[in-house]
Amino acid sequence: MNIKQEILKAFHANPGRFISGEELSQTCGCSRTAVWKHIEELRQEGYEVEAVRKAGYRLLAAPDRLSAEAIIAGLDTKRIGQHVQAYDTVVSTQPLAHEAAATGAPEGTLVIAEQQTGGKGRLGRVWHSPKGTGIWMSLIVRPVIPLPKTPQMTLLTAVAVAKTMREETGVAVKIKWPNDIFVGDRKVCGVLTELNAEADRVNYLVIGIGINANAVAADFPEELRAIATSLRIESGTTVNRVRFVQRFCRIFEAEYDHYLQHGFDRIKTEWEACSYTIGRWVTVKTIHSTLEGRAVGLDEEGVLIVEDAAGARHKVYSADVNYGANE
Ligand code: BT5
Repeated sequence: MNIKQEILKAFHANPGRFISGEELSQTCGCSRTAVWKHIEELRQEGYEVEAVRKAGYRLLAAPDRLSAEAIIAGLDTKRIGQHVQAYDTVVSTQPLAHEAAATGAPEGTLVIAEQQTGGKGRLGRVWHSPKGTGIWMSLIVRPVIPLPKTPQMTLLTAVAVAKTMREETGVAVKIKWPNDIFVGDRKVCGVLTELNAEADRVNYLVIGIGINANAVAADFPEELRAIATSLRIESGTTVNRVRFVQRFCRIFEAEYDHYLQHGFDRIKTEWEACSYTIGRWVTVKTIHSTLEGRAVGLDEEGVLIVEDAAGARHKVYSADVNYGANE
């Protein structure tokens, strides 16, 4: 951890309280002059720090920026989010995360950006990622699980995002199979899971998460206005993006640790409890065929079960699900 991170961590542990220069210099293992110099740097980055003679320093406000320092300072996880690569503008966080993972980045590394100029959806689709309003991040994980179970990680991620949204904003979100988070009938988040594996072994997953946090309607291009929404539009208040990411890391880690130890059962229950999909009449298009029926649940592996009009049950692994009027 660098000195700026140490200072921010100390501020975070002492909300509203003055910390003396002496105390900070001891915590950070540097001189008081070095503390002062780093506080000046934090000010230039937009932190409001009050300095009072004899009392010390106190943090008044932090900038609305997803910096590595800010995220790590308030994080109480063991590994998720403990390494952060933060950027201003990137094409997409996904290839950067792949590169980091391939060169040994530890599990839990987060690649995050204020803006993506070529944000990726699934199947070559585009993810609109304007500057400063969203949370565009890719998380590297290295689960020791068999290859066929990797889609469960998408469901786990959706559960963790949905929980974070509910706790942080109170908005009633639903999960649309397999990778969307919805409010009402509009998309507030998409998840893109990419895999690097050998025949029988997962090397790593890069889980891309795009969250419309503080966008207003005008931030969406015309073609998205009727189908997209943001947490701010839905809750009427601005999301503290740094705190949101920290909470997400904590919730994801708890779900992930439980999953690795005890399996998929809990995720299945939580996913079904906030599903947009279960109970709806759906049309499922795969490369080979089209199937109509009612989504009735997940099986114990996380595969979607659809029951057709004749009562036959079908397993849906990976496909686009459209929601019919026949409900
Ligand atoms: C997804 O794809 O929903 C996955 C999105 C993943 C984005 C994250 S951001 C961080 C990381 N880096 C990346 O480059 N990507 C990941 P899909 O299910 O294919 O949905 C794409 C469709 O959602 C588009 O065709 C649009 O219709 C719609 N869409 C695009 N941008 C949107 C937005 N900001 N909000 C809501 N809907 C959007």
